[in-house]
Amino acid sequence: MKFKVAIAGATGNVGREMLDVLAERRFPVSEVVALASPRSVGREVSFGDKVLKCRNLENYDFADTDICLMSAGGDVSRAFSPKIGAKGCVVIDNSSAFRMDPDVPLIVPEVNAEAVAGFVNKYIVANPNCSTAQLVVALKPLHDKAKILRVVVSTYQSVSGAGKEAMDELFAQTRAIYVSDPIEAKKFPKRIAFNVIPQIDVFMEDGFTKEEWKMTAETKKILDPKIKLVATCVRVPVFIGHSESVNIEFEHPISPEEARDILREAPGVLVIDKHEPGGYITPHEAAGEDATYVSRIRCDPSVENGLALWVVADNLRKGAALNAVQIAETLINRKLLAPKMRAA
Ligand code: 11C
Repeated sequence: MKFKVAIAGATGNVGREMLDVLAERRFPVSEVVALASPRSVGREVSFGDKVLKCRNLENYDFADTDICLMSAGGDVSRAFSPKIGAKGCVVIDNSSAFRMDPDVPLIVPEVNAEAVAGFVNKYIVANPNCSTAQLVVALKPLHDKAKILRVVVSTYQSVSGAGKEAMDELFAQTRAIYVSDPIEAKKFPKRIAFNVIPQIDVFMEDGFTKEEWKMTAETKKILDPKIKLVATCVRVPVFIGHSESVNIEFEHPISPEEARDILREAPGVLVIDKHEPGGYITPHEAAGEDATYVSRIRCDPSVENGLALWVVADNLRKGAALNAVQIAETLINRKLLAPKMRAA
């Protein structure tokens, strides 16, 4: 069985990563179509050893396409995803547009694969925010063992989460500092080079940022609505890879040794945890990798049953493109999706 797959937003950071992940994992494609906004029509993107020319998302007919991996932002998704779904093409949407829609499953396959069946409501499946995806992969096996009551998480998020222009801004500012040029900040509210910024996305009325709210709301939807979670999301001058300092309070006792053993067996997780200099993961090492890495597993003595962890993943892969492709694979493996056009 082979599927016709469209990538909407193919020229963006995540769109290009989606094409790479599809090729690397040998996803069963009959055809891959790169779609973009009218101004990017004709631009070339790579798919394995092939070069694809971008076509116009606005007038593409999805009638014979099986899967659309959508990474074109919330506004484009809101405008197009329901229409694409109505044509019987499953949209796996990387934006926040439909994540909280009760009729749209929000999926991290290692955590709640069974919920993907709900795609039939609208033919849309939502991919979570990158900082949530890696967090829930690490939390799920620990929740199953000792029941999580509360999580306190502080993030150290790379600039690639804010798009290609944000990566260019970090590069340009870093260069400008070395050659004493004036520093321009357009994409970020303050200088990002040699700095950290405690704001990701817009502020909400309660003083939290939207990114912080997403981590709470999405963790509840994916993992367990009873979990209390508070986040502080911070942008750091790293190109790829989000890191998270995570403190967890459990209902039942769990030791660091037990947690380490459970996480070693958990799908999608790699434990790197030697208590010696360098015996932990950094985003530099996680970039380009598929795993969610867990390091610095230790007791949090400030609560009765507490653990502290350090969680790192490639935000463009597990946080976006890889998770989207894994959702598509889950639909296929669970026999929820068949190709519209059968090979002759
Ligand atoms: C960032 N996490 O690092 C954001 C990017 O809701 O999908 C992803 C935003 C989202 O800026």
